[in-house]
Amino acid sequence: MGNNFEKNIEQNLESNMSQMEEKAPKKKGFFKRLVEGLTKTRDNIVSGLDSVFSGFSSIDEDFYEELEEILIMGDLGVRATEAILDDLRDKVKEQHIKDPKECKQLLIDSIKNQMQVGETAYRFEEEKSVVLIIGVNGVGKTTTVGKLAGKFRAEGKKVVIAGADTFRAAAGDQLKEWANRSGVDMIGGTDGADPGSVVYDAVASAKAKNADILLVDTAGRLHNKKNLMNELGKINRIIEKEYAGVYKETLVVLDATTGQNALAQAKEFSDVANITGIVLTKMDGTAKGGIAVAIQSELSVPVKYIGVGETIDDLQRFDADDFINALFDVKSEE
Ligand SMILES: Nc1nc2c(ncn2[C@@H]2O[C@H](COP(=O)(O)OP(=O)(O)O)[C@@H](O)[C@H]2O)c(=O)[nH]1
Ligand SMILES: [Mg+2]
Repeated sequence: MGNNFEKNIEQNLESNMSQMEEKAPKKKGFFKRLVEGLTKTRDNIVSGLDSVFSGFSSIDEDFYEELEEILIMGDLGVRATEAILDDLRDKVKEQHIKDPKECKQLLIDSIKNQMQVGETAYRFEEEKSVVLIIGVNGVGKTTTVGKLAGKFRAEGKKVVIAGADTFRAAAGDQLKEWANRSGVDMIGGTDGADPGSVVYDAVASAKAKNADILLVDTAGRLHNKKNLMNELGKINRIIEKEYAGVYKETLVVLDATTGQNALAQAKEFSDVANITGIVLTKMDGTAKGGIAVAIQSELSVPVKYIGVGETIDDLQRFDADDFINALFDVKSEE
């Protein structure tokens, strides 16, 4: 894990706060921002697909091979690509389709099928829960905690956030800013404190306040897998012991712009933690948005939220239909 861990570490340490402050208050709807954010991904995948759909006159092996290449180059991953194309072949056969152009909608439907999230995906939002936010440095954990706090607060939930990233100087200050912005209570955030004791205090506070959701921001700077496993194990044991019966959610935050590296990180984390969902950040302006499909397919863990910017309302539940519609520029009602 060493390399992946080190890679993002020094990224983005200073500029966070200033960038967040200067965003214009007037915002377009989320779907519009998603469509805009996915422009590069769309250019990367869809224009290639369109040229295959219109360039081929019959559906043959070459046609499927071209599609396969584009999907894999578009970061959808081998497994998802194969499943999508198998599904497409079945439909072409069943429906006796001869014209490649007719395959476009079938392909879109197949990709949507790959992405459906189970019904229990957001159960933690309704339960008394602890949400652990994990991931390597710089992927957007703290930002995601802040955005989620804002979202849940706006829904009238009582939220406490725990600053268990005590490793990095200023991590606590950054989280404090988010706590203030979203109007929620924060525990911890002192440099060098023991993350376990921060979680311990945060659980006590959440219980005392009868909080609905405790969001725990963690450090990404753990130099090896064993270290990480120990740290997360310790945090989990404290939660189990001190907060019996609470609903536990563990979200891995991944930076979509890192493409296949994000997938590798997700795999590493799934070895050390019981991951229940993925948050895919920086979907704005990446050509690698196809990674959302790959991650879900390879890990069988749903992408639950996506981030399309740096401000508090730039995070939403991942909606497979909206995502694929945005990707393929299918018009959506809004
Ligand atoms: N464009 C964009 N930037 C993001 C998004 N999420 C986080 N960031 C930025 O990524 C940088 C690192 O985020 P941070 O939350 O500090 O990452 P952490 O180290 O995992 O806690 C910051 O500059 C954030 O503003 C997103 O969805 N889109
Ligand atoms: Mg952080």
